[in-house]
Amino acid sequence: MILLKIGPSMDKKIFIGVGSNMGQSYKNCVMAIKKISSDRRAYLRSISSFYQTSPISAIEQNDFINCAIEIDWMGTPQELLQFLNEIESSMGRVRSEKNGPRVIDLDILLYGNRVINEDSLTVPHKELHRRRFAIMPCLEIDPHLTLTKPLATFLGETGDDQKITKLEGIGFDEGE
Ligand code: PH2
Ligand code: MG
Ligand code: MG
Repeated sequence: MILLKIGPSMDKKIFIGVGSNMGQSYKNCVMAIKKISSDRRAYLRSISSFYQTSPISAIEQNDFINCAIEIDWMGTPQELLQFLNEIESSMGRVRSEKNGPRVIDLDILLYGNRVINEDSLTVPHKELHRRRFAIMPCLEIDPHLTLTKPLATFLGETGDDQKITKLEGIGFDEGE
């Protein structure tokens, strides 16, 4: 039997932020994206460039590799959250201090135009409008993304001096 991955009940335009700053950060991001796309509930629509970004944190730590992906998801937002948490755990993520270094971080940034306010899940992501390392890769995939106003307008309002470098010549396909 052929399992179709695209169907009318699939939720669309879901943006996930991918980040790592421990171990081989770039490879960790690629591995996480492969794990996401190999699940039959997920359909990988798009992957942004990879960016090297300085950490936004009070804790001193290495630069991050960040990117964003757009997927469709056959399931509920809570099931997606659980799936992403499982991937994080399978890759050795241990939760210690807030905003501390991490092997892999998979955050639901946007879930179509759904607004979710639950203890375990807030969508759009609480920090999205404040984090250029998350906004920039999302805009690369879809320049028209909008929260209360176009996502692009938040770029100039974060008030930080975060260094973000788009990594030319490295991306998902080079991770084979
Ligand atoms: N994630 C954080 C906190 N700070 N800084 C960068 N550059 N990239 C991240 O992914 C990141 C961060 C919490 O999840
Ligand atoms: Mg995060
Ligand atoms: Mg997270």
